[in-house]
Amino acid sequence: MREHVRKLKGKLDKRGLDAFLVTQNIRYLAGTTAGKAVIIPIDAAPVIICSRLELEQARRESWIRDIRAFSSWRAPLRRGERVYFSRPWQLIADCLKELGARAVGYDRAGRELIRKLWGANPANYRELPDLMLELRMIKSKEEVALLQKSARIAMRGMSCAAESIALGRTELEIVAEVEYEMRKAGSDGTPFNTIVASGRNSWLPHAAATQKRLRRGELIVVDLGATCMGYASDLTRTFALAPTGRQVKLVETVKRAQKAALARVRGGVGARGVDGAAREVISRAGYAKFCPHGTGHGIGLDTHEPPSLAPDSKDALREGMVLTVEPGVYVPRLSGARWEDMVLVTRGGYKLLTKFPLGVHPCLDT
Ligand SMILES: [Mn+2]
Repeated sequence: MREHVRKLKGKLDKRGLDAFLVTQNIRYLAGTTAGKAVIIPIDAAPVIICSRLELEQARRESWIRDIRAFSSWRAPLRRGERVYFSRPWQLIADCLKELGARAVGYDRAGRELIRKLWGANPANYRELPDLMLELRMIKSKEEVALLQKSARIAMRGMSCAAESIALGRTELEIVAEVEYEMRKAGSDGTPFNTIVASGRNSWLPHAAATQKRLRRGELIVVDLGATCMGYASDLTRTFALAPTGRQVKLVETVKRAQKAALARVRGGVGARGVDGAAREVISRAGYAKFCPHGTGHGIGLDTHEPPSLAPDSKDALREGMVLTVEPGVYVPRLSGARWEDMVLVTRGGYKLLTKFPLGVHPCLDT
């Protein structure tokens, strides 16, 4: 996290900013989920602004030592508690004033907050959300390790799904088994609602699991993830119960599309081309119009981060990015199918962070 602050300071310098106010990327910079804001001055130590109730947690979790808590009412304080009886915006304004900040960037803030800050500390305030996203695209070693750990938990979740899928069970039962397994394996959250989408639900790329029972002749899309210190994983497999030949072909197509996309992945290539490679395989199989989403996305503290692997993407892949590669095809009345893995982009190619065996693939016949 110190490293992240150092990188941010480099960006501030280039843009002529003397401080950056963060409300959306606190965990990334400060290493804590406590805190309402973090102020990163270019030539002084960073400051965490938090409510009194988060003070102890921020002290315990963050490497940042200057932590200023606010309380909107006067309350008796414990020994050593550094609490300001003021509103959060007032505390932020005071801090910026103390720093003499004249050019302040921020990742996100309402107009109202900026108006108040300007009133207390007239400065040039600039909204720069992309600045943080650019930093976050390239993962540090520490982040890659957490993403790998998160990916391993997701693999355990997928093994659990493979064992749990059976005729007559409901989608939600499978979700429950999978999430229980991942929590026991150390997942500290669910980055998105686990998808178990069978039969007609599989045509919906973002289906919500229901009490529908699994039946013969259905494909089942399982899309799951864990989090590790906030770092998300994202893994999808398509299972089948006594599938038809056309359904098997559908799964084979998305697998081939993923392989084609992966073959293009390495530092320096355009993200659009990676998407194009998958799309071409899908088109040749006759499914071009059943392919409504991009082929993948960056992943980190958020499940969906830049870069985007899609036809309209202007991003270039760079060494140190972590991506999902997940072509999907959704054919009404036949089935949906998606195959997703996570990779770390390297100079010459990629390293797979998820490996899920596929004894069970493509058809988990029972
Ligand atoms: Mn995904």
